[in-house]
Amino acid sequence: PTRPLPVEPGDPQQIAQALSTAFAAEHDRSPDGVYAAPGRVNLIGEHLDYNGGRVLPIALPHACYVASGLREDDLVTVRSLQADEVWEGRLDEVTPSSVTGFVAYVAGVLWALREDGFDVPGLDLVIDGRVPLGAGLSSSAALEVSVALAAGVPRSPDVRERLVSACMRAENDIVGAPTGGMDQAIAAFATPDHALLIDFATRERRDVPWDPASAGMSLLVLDTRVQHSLSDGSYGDRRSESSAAAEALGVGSLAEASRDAVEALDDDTLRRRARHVVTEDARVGAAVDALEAGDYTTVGTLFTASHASMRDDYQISCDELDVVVETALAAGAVGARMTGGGFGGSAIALVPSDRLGLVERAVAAAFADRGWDLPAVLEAPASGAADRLR
Ligand code: GAF
Repeated sequence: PTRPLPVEPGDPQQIAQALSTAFAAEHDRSPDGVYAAPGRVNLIGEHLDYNGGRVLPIALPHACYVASGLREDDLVTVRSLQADEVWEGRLDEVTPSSVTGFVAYVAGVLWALREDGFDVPGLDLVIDGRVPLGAGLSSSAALEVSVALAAGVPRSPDVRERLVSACMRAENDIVGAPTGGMDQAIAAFATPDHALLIDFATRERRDVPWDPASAGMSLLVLDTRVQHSLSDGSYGDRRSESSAAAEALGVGSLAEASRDAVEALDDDTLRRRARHVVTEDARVGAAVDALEAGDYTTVGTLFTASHASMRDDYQISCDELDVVVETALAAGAVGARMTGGGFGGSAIALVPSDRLGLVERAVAAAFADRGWDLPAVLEAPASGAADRLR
Protein backbone atom coordinates (compact mmCIF):
# COMPACT_ATOMS: atom_id res chain seq x y z
CA PRO A 1 0.00 0.00 0.00
CA THR A 2 1.18 3.50 -0.84
CA ARG A 3 -1.16 5.39 1.50
CA PRO A 4 -1.39 5.27 5.31
CA LEU A 5 -4.12 3.00 6.65
CA PRO A 6 -7.32 4.93 7.43
CA VAL A 7 -8.88 4.52 10.90
CA GLU A 8 -12.59 5.29 10.61
CA PRO A 9 -14.51 6.65 13.60
CA GLY A 10 -17.66 4.69 12.66
CA ASP A 11 -21.21 5.96 12.94
CA PRO A 12 -22.06 6.69 16.63
CA GLN A 13 -25.68 5.51 16.43
CA GLN A 14 -24.73 2.27 14.66
CA ILE A 15 -21.97 1.59 17.19
CA ALA A 16 -24.39 2.30 20.06
CA GLN A 17 -26.98 -0.06 18.56
CA ALA A 18 -24.42 -2.85 18.09
CA LEU A 19 -23.18 -2.33 21.64
CA SER A 20 -26.73 -2.59 23.01
CA THR A 21 -27.09 -5.88 21.15
CA ALA A 22 -23.76 -7.13 22.58
CA PHE A 23 -24.89 -6.08 26.07
CA ALA A 24 -28.22 -7.93 25.66
CA ALA A 25 -26.43 -11.07 24.47
CA GLU A 26 -24.20 -10.99 27.55
CA HIS A 27 -26.73 -10.00 30.21
CA ASP A 28 -30.18 -11.04 28.90
CA ARG A 29 -31.56 -7.53 29.24
CA SER A 30 -31.20 -4.17 27.50
CA PRO A 31 -28.69 -1.66 28.88
CA ASP A 32 -30.07 1.32 30.83
CA GLY A 33 -27.98 3.66 28.68
CA VAL A 34 -25.18 3.92 26.12
CA TYR A 35 -22.60 6.69 26.48
CA ALA A 36 -19.65 7.91 24.42
CA ALA A 37 -16.61 10.09 25.11
CA PRO A 38 -14.15 11.29 22.44
CA GLY A 39 -10.40 11.01 22.02
CA ARG A 40 -8.51 14.19 21.19
CA VAL A 41 -5.66 15.79 19.34
CA ASN A 42 -3.97 18.68 21.03
CA LEU A 43 -3.38 21.41 18.44
CA ILE A 44 -0.68 23.13 20.49
CA GLY A 45 0.39 23.53 24.14
CA GLU A 46 2.10 20.24 24.95
CA HIS A 47 3.00 19.18 28.50
CA LEU A 48 1.62 22.50 29.69
CA ASP A 49 -1.35 21.27 31.72
CA TYR A 50 0.73 20.13 34.71
CA ASN A 51 3.00 23.18 34.25
CA GLY A 52 0.22 25.73 34.78
CA GLY A 53 0.13 26.82 31.13
CA ARG A 54 -2.36 26.91 28.27
CA VAL A 55 -3.45 24.06 25.97
CA LEU A 56 -5.63 23.99 22.84
CA PRO A 57 -7.09 20.52 22.07
CA ILE A 58 -9.94 19.46 19.78
CA ALA A 59 -12.10 16.35 20.25
CA LEU A 60 -11.90 13.57 17.67
CA PRO A 61 -14.90 11.84 16.10
CA HIS A 62 -13.26 8.62 17.38
CA ALA A 63 -14.74 7.78 20.78
CA CYS A 64 -15.04 5.15 23.49
CA TYR A 65 -18.56 3.71 23.90
CA VAL A 66 -20.00 2.18 27.08
CA ALA A 67 -23.32 0.37 27.56
CA SER A 68 -24.29 0.14 31.21
CA GLY A 69 -26.98 -1.57 33.23
CA LEU A 70 -27.72 -1.35 36.96
CA ARG A 71 -27.35 -4.50 39.04
CA GLU A 72 -29.22 -5.44 42.18
CA ASP A 73 -26.05 -6.31 44.11
CA ASP A 74 -22.92 -4.16 44.39
CA LEU A 75 -20.78 -6.11 41.97
CA VAL A 76 -19.26 -4.53 38.87
CA THR A 77 -18.65 -6.53 35.70
CA VAL A 78 -16.60 -5.16 32.82
CA ARG A 79 -16.43 -6.64 29.36
CA SER A 80 -14.60 -4.94 26.48
CA LEU A 81 -15.18 -5.92 22.87
CA GLN A 82 -11.41 -5.44 22.48
CA ALA A 83 -10.45 -7.96 25.23
CA ASP A 84 -11.12 -11.63 25.93
CA GLU A 85 -11.71 -11.69 29.66
CA VAL A 86 -14.59 -10.37 31.72
CA TRP A 87 -13.63 -8.66 34.98
CA GLU A 88 -15.85 -8.93 38.01
CA GLY A 89 -15.19 -7.23 41.32
CA ARG A 90 -16.39 -5.12 44.22
CA LEU A 91 -15.57 -1.41 44.27
CA ASP A 92 -14.62 -1.40 47.93
CA GLU A 93 -11.81 -3.81 47.05
CA VAL A 94 -10.16 -1.58 44.40
CA THR A 95 -6.63 -0.44 45.28
CA PRO A 96 -3.71 0.64 43.07
CA SER A 97 -2.36 -2.91 43.05
CA SER A 98 -5.64 -4.84 42.78
CA VAL A 99 -6.51 -3.91 39.19
CA THR A 100 -4.35 -3.83 36.06
CA GLY A 101 -4.65 -3.13 32.34
CA PHE A 102 -7.69 -1.30 31.01
CA VAL A 103 -9.78 -2.45 33.99
CA ALA A 104 -7.69 -0.16 36.23
CA TYR A 105 -9.15 2.85 34.36
CA VAL A 106 -12.71 1.55 34.65
CA ALA A 107 -12.62 0.40 38.26
CA GLY A 108 -10.46 3.42 39.13
CA VAL A 109 -13.11 5.88 37.91
CA LEU A 110 -15.91 4.13 39.80
CA TRP A 111 -13.71 4.01 42.92
CA ALA A 112 -12.87 7.74 42.60
CA LEU A 113 -16.56 8.66 42.16
CA ARG A 114 -17.35 6.82 45.38
CA GLU A 115 -14.48 8.56 47.15
CA ASP A 116 -16.02 11.86 46.02
CA GLY A 117 -19.29 10.90 47.71
CA PHE A 118 -21.32 9.61 44.76
CA ASP A 119 -23.44 6.57 45.48
CA VAL A 120 -22.17 4.36 42.63
CA PRO A 121 -24.40 1.29 42.25
CA GLY A 122 -23.44 -2.20 41.11
CA LEU A 123 -23.11 -2.13 37.32
CA ASP A 124 -22.64 -4.26 34.24
CA LEU A 125 -20.51 -2.44 31.66
CA VAL A 126 -19.81 -3.42 28.05
CA ILE A 127 -17.22 -1.27 26.28
CA ASP A 128 -16.27 -0.63 22.65
CA GLY A 129 -13.15 1.56 22.41
CA ARG A 130 -12.79 3.17 18.99
CA VAL A 131 -9.89 5.52 19.80
CA PRO A 132 -6.63 3.86 18.68
CA LEU A 133 -4.69 2.60 21.73
CA GLY A 134 -1.23 3.94 22.59
CA ALA A 135 -1.47 6.41 19.70
CA GLY A 136 -1.25 9.58 21.81
CA LEU A 137 -4.93 10.28 21.01
CA SER A 138 -6.24 9.95 24.54
CA SER A 139 -7.92 6.55 24.45
CA SER A 140 -7.51 6.43 28.25
CA ALA A 141 -9.41 9.64 28.99
CA ALA A 142 -12.12 8.59 26.48
CA LEU A 143 -12.52 5.35 28.44
CA GLU A 144 -12.54 7.12 31.81
CA VAL A 145 -15.02 9.83 30.86
CA SER A 146 -17.41 7.44 29.11
CA VAL A 147 -17.37 5.16 32.19
CA ALA A 148 -17.92 8.17 34.48
CA LEU A 149 -21.03 9.14 32.48
CA ALA A 150 -22.23 5.54 32.50
CA ALA A 151 -21.85 5.19 36.28
CA GLY A 152 -25.39 6.21 37.07
CA VAL A 153 -24.53 9.34 39.07
CA PRO A 154 -27.18 12.09 39.15
CA ARG A 155 -26.91 14.94 36.68
CA SER A 156 -26.44 18.44 38.04
CA PRO A 157 -24.88 21.57 36.53
CA ASP A 158 -21.48 21.06 38.15
CA VAL A 159 -21.38 17.28 37.83
CA ARG A 160 -19.06 17.24 34.80
CA GLU A 161 -16.35 19.07 36.76
CA ARG A 162 -16.54 16.39 39.42
CA LEU A 163 -16.52 13.60 36.84
CA VAL A 164 -13.37 15.07 35.28
CA SER A 165 -11.70 15.23 38.71
CA ALA A 166 -12.64 11.62 39.42
CA CYS A 167 -11.19 10.52 36.06
CA MET A 168 -7.92 12.29 36.83
CA ARG A 169 -7.78 10.79 40.27
CA ALA A 170 -8.31 7.31 38.82
CA GLU A 171 -5.50 7.86 36.34
CA ASN A 172 -3.08 9.34 38.88
CA ASP A 173 -3.86 7.15 41.91
CA ILE A 174 -5.07 3.82 40.53
CA VAL A 175 -3.46 3.52 37.08
CA GLY A 176 -0.28 5.31 38.19
CA ALA A 177 -0.01 7.70 35.21
CA PRO A 178 0.92 11.17 36.55
CA THR A 179 -1.01 13.05 33.85
CA GLY A 180 -2.25 16.64 33.97
CA GLY A 181 -5.96 16.82 33.13
CA MET A 182 -6.13 18.18 29.57
CA ASP A 183 -7.47 14.96 28.05
CA GLN A 184 -10.34 14.48 30.48
CA ALA A 185 -11.34 18.17 30.16
CA ILE A 186 -11.56 18.14 26.36
CA ALA A 187 -13.54 14.87 26.43
CA ALA A 188 -16.04 16.45 28.83
CA PHE A 189 -16.23 20.00 27.44
CA ALA A 190 -15.54 19.95 23.67
CA THR A 191 -17.71 21.95 21.28
CA PRO A 192 -17.97 20.86 17.61
CA ASP A 193 -15.99 23.02 15.15
CA HIS A 194 -14.03 24.59 18.00
CA ALA A 195 -10.81 24.01 19.88
CA LEU A 196 -10.91 24.39 23.65
CA LEU A 197 -8.46 26.84 25.18
CA ILE A 198 -7.80 25.75 28.76
CA ASP A 199 -5.64 27.89 31.01
CA PHE A 200 -4.33 25.66 33.79
CA ALA A 201 -3.18 28.72 35.78
CA THR A 202 -6.75 29.95 36.24
CA ARG A 203 -8.75 26.82 35.21
CA GLU A 204 -10.63 29.01 32.71
CA ARG A 205 -11.90 27.47 29.48
CA ARG A 206 -12.90 29.17 26.26
CA ASP A 207 -14.00 27.91 22.82
CA VAL A 208 -11.81 29.06 19.92
CA PRO A 209 -13.03 28.71 16.31
CA TRP A 210 -11.30 25.89 14.42
CA ASP A 211 -12.18 25.82 10.72
CA PRO A 212 -9.15 25.00 8.56
CA ALA A 213 -11.45 24.42 5.56
CA SER A 214 -12.16 28.17 5.55
CA ALA A 215 -8.49 28.59 4.55
CA GLY A 216 -8.56 25.67 2.08
CA MET A 217 -6.74 23.42 4.54
CA SER A 218 -7.24 20.12 6.35
CA LEU A 219 -5.82 18.66 9.52
CA LEU A 220 -4.15 15.31 8.97
CA VAL A 221 -3.55 13.05 11.98
CA LEU A 222 -0.82 10.48 11.36
CA ASP A 223 -0.34 7.70 13.90
CA THR A 224 3.25 6.40 13.69
CA ARG A 225 2.04 3.21 15.41
CA VAL A 226 5.00 3.47 17.75
CA GLN A 227 3.12 2.68 20.95
CA HIS A 228 3.60 4.92 23.93
CA SER A 229 2.54 4.61 27.55
CA LEU A 230 2.00 7.36 30.08
CA SER A 231 2.92 5.14 33.01
CA ASP A 232 6.30 3.83 31.79
CA GLY A 233 8.38 6.51 33.52
CA SER A 234 9.36 8.87 30.67
CA TYR A 235 6.29 11.07 31.06
CA GLY A 236 6.82 11.10 34.85
CA ASP A 237 10.48 12.07 34.33
CA ARG A 238 9.41 15.19 32.44
CA ARG A 239 6.99 16.01 35.17
CA SER A 240 9.70 15.73 37.87
CA GLU A 241 12.18 17.74 35.79
CA SER A 242 9.54 20.44 35.40
CA SER A 243 9.01 20.57 39.18
CA ALA A 244 12.76 20.76 39.73
CA ALA A 245 13.05 23.61 37.20
CA ALA A 246 10.14 25.49 38.82
CA GLU A 247 11.80 25.08 42.20
CA ALA A 248 15.15 26.33 40.88
CA LEU A 249 13.35 29.36 39.42
CA GLY A 250 11.35 29.99 42.58
CA VAL A 251 7.95 29.84 40.81
CA GLY A 252 4.86 27.84 41.70
CA SER A 253 4.57 26.48 38.17
CA LEU A 254 6.93 26.69 35.26
CA ALA A 255 4.66 28.62 32.88
CA GLU A 256 4.97 31.65 35.21
CA ALA A 257 8.75 31.92 34.73
CA SER A 258 10.28 34.68 32.60
CA ARG A 259 12.35 33.77 29.56
CA ASP A 260 15.36 35.67 30.93
CA ALA A 261 15.27 33.76 34.20
CA VAL A 262 14.99 30.49 32.27
CA GLU A 263 18.03 31.27 30.10
CA ALA A 264 20.05 32.02 33.24
CA LEU A 265 19.49 28.51 34.70
CA ASP A 266 22.80 26.66 35.12
CA ASP A 267 21.52 23.14 34.58
CA ASP A 268 21.28 22.36 30.85
CA THR A 269 18.43 19.83 31.17
CA LEU A 270 16.31 22.01 33.44
CA ARG A 271 16.96 25.04 31.20
CA ARG A 272 15.73 23.14 28.14
CA ARG A 273 12.61 21.81 29.88
CA ALA A 274 11.75 25.29 31.17
CA ARG A 275 12.45 26.91 27.79
CA HIS A 276 9.96 24.55 26.12
CA VAL A 277 7.28 25.42 28.65
CA VAL A 278 7.61 29.22 28.46
CA THR A 279 8.00 29.36 24.67
CA GLU A 280 5.17 26.85 24.13
CA ASP A 281 2.82 28.85 26.34
CA ALA A 282 3.58 31.95 24.24
CA ARG A 283 2.94 29.93 21.06
CA VAL A 284 -0.50 28.91 22.35
CA GLY A 285 -1.39 32.58 22.84
CA ALA A 286 -0.14 33.41 19.34
CA ALA A 287 -2.06 30.45 17.85
CA VAL A 288 -5.31 31.62 19.46
CA ASP A 289 -4.79 35.13 18.03
CA ALA A 290 -4.06 33.65 14.59
CA LEU A 291 -7.14 31.40 14.70
CA GLU A 292 -9.35 34.30 15.67
CA ALA A 293 -7.97 36.18 12.65
CA GLY A 294 -8.43 33.13 10.36
CA ASP A 295 -4.67 33.10 9.70
CA TYR A 296 -3.95 29.37 9.31
CA THR A 297 -0.53 29.92 7.74
CA THR A 298 0.69 31.44 11.01
CA VAL A 299 -0.91 28.57 12.93
CA GLY A 300 1.13 26.19 10.76
CA THR A 301 4.36 28.07 11.48
CA LEU A 302 3.61 27.83 15.20
CA PHE A 303 2.98 24.05 14.89
CA THR A 304 6.41 23.57 13.34
CA ALA A 305 8.15 25.72 15.97
CA SER A 306 6.33 23.73 18.67
CA HIS A 307 7.66 20.49 17.21
CA ALA A 308 11.24 21.78 17.23
CA SER A 309 10.81 22.76 20.88
CA MET A 310 9.52 19.29 21.82
CA ARG A 311 12.28 17.60 19.84
CA ASP A 312 15.21 19.73 21.06
CA ASP A 313 14.22 21.17 24.44
CA TYR A 314 11.59 18.92 25.99
CA GLN A 315 13.08 15.89 24.18
CA ILE A 316 9.88 13.86 23.85
CA SER A 317 9.92 13.16 20.10
CA CYS A 318 11.29 10.07 18.33
CA ASP A 319 12.64 9.32 14.82
CA GLU A 320 9.26 8.26 13.45
CA LEU A 321 7.56 11.46 14.63
CA ASP A 322 10.39 13.61 13.26
CA VAL A 323 10.16 11.84 9.89
CA VAL A 324 6.38 12.43 9.69
CA VAL A 325 6.91 16.13 10.43
CA GLU A 326 9.83 16.65 8.04
CA THR A 327 8.20 14.66 5.23
CA ALA A 328 4.84 16.41 5.59
CA LEU A 329 6.53 19.82 5.47
CA ALA A 330 8.62 18.86 2.43
CA ALA A 331 5.45 17.67 0.65
CA GLY A 332 3.64 20.97 1.20
CA ALA A 333 2.17 21.02 4.73
CA VAL A 334 2.11 24.56 6.16
CA GLY A 335 2.98 23.20 9.60
CA ALA A 336 3.37 19.92 11.50
CA ARG A 337 4.08 18.70 15.01
CA MET A 338 3.85 15.68 17.25
CA THR A 339 0.80 15.73 19.52
CA GLY A 340 0.09 14.25 22.97
CA GLY A 341 2.48 12.78 25.49
CA GLY A 342 5.25 11.95 22.98
CA PHE A 343 7.83 9.13 22.76
CA GLY A 344 5.70 7.67 19.93
CA GLY A 345 2.07 8.13 19.04
CA SER A 346 0.77 10.64 16.53
CA ALA A 347 1.71 13.78 14.65
CA ILE A 348 -0.60 16.36 13.08
CA ALA A 349 -0.08 18.32 9.88
CA LEU A 350 -1.96 21.33 8.56
CA VAL A 351 -2.14 20.71 4.82
CA PRO A 352 -3.62 22.63 1.85
CA SER A 353 -6.53 20.32 0.97
CA ASP A 354 -5.34 19.81 -2.63
CA ARG A 355 -2.05 18.39 -1.27
CA LEU A 356 -3.50 15.86 1.17
CA GLY A 357 -2.92 12.85 -1.06
CA LEU A 358 0.62 14.00 -1.83
CA VAL A 359 1.49 14.38 1.85
CA GLU A 360 -0.05 11.02 2.76
CA ARG A 361 1.85 9.22 -0.01
CA ALA A 362 5.12 10.95 0.87
CA VAL A 363 4.83 9.89 4.53
CA ALA A 364 3.96 6.31 3.56
CA ALA A 365 6.96 6.20 1.21
CA ALA A 366 9.32 7.65 3.84
CA PHE A 367 8.24 4.94 6.31
CA ALA A 368 8.55 2.17 3.69
CA ASP A 369 12.08 3.38 2.79
CA ARG A 370 13.13 2.94 6.40
CA GLY A 371 11.49 -0.46 6.76
CA TRP A 372 8.96 0.88 9.28
CA ASP A 373 5.33 -0.25 9.55
CA LEU A 374 2.91 1.83 7.55
CA PRO A 375 1.45 4.68 9.65
CA ALA A 376 -2.29 5.07 10.15
CA VAL A 377 -4.27 8.18 9.22
CA LEU A 378 -7.34 9.68 10.88
CA GLU A 379 -9.68 12.41 9.79
CA ALA A 380 -10.18 14.90 12.58
CA PRO A 381 -13.14 17.28 12.26
CA ALA A 382 -13.41 18.99 15.67
CA SER A 383 -16.13 16.97 17.38
CA GLY A 384 -18.39 17.27 20.43
CA ALA A 385 -18.15 16.31 24.09
CA ALA A 386 -19.01 13.08 25.89
CA ASP A 387 -22.72 12.37 25.92
CA ARG A 388 -25.52 9.86 26.33
CA LEU A 389 -26.46 8.27 22.99
CA ARG A 390 -29.46 6.17 24.01
C1 GAF B 1 -0.84 13.23 27.98
C2 GAF B 1 -1.37 13.61 29.34
F1 GAF B 1 -2.37 12.77 29.72
C3 GAF B 1 -1.89 15.04 29.35
O1 GAF B 1 -2.24 15.39 30.66
C4 GAF B 1 -0.85 16.02 28.77
O2 GAF B 1 0.16 16.29 29.71
C5 GAF B 1 -0.27 15.49 27.46
O3 GAF B 1 0.18 14.15 27.57
C6 GAF B 1 0.88 16.33 26.96
O4 GAF B 1 0.44 17.58 26.59
O5 GAF B 1 -1.85 13.18 27.04
